[in-house]
Amino acid sequence: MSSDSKPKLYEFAGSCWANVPKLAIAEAGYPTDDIEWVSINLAEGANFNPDFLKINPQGTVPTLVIGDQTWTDSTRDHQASSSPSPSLRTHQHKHYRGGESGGRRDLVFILIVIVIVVVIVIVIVVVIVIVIVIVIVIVIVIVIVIVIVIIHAAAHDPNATLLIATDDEDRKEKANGLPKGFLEGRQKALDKYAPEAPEEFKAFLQRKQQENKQLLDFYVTEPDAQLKAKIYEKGQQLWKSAGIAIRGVITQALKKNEGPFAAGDTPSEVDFHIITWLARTITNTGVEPGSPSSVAIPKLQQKTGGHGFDPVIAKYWDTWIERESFKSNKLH
Ligand SMILES: N[C@@H](CCC(=O)N[C@@H](CS)C(=O)NCC(=O)O)C(=O)O
Repeated sequence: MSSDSKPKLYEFAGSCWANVPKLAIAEAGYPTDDIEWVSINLAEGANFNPDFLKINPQGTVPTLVIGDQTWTDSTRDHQASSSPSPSLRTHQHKHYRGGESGGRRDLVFILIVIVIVVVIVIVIVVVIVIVIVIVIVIVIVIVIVIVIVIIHAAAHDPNATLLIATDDEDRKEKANGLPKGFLEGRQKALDKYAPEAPEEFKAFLQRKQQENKQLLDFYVTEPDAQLKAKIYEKGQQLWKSAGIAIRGVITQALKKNEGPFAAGDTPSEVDFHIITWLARTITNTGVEPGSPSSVAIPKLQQKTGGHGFDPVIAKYWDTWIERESFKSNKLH
C-alpha cells in the first residue's frame, strides 16, 4: 500500500484517547504497516501547530484521515468502518392467472381464503419479529453510545485528573513531575504559535494560551489560599465523578454479561473506551501503569472517596493488563 493511500493516524504515545483506535487496530489484527502513524508530541504542544490545526481545528489526537475524509474524535471513529446503506432493490411482481375447477368453486374459494389468511399471519409474525430485533439492536446501540458519551464526559476527564491537584501534597507532586513539564512544553508552543497563527486559529490559540498559563502558574508560583481552595475543589470533584462513573455506568455495562468484557468474552468498541479511560485514571492515582488490581483498585477506591467497587472492575482490569493489545500499546 503506498503511503498516500494508507489511512493516516495522528496520535501520541502519551495520549489517553489515541489508545481507543490503537486498541481497536490491535484487537482487529489490522496490519500496522497498512497505517501511516504520525506522532503529534502533545508534551511539546505540536498539536497547536497551525499545520495540524488545519487537519483538526480542535488540536486533539487521535485524528484519523482516510482519503479526503477526516475523523477528529475517538467517539466517532467507528463511523470510519460503518458500511453504506444497502441500495434498494426493485422487486418485479409476476401476476398469475388463476384457473377454475368445475363445480367445486366454493371449496376452492375457502381454500384460497385460508391460504391468504395463513400467508397474512406469517407475514405479520415475520414483521413483528423483525421489528423486535430492530428495536433490540437500536436499544443496544443507544446504550453503547450513552456509555461512551459518559466515559468521555468532562466531569471526570482523565487529562484533567492528571493535571489538576486535589490538595497540597498532590500539588507538590504535580509541580515536581510530569504535569508541570507538560504544561511548560505546551506554553512554549502556545507562546510561539498564538501571535503568528493564521486569523482562523488566533482566538482558539489565545484562549488555550491563557488557560494553560493559569494552570502552569498554579504550579510554578505560590498561589493564594482562595485559588488553592478553588482548584482543589475542582480536583476533588473530578475524582468523585470518576468514582460515580466506575460504580455506576461502567459496573452496569460489565455486569450485563458473564464478562469479563462488556459484550462477553471478547472486547468490543465500548471496552476500548472504558479501558483507555480506566488505565489513565488508574495511572493518575499514582500507581505504576499496569499494576495488578490488588495494587490499583485500593488506590482507585481511596482517590474516589473510599467506597468499594463491584468485583467486576478488578476482574476487568486484571483481564486487560494481561492482553497483548494492552501491553503492546503500553496503556497508561
Ligand atoms: N473527545 C476527543 C478527545 C480527544 C483529546 O482530548 N485528546 C487529548 C489527548 S488524550 C488531546 O489531544 N489533547 C490536546 C489538548 O487538549 O491540547 C476524543 O475522544 O477523541
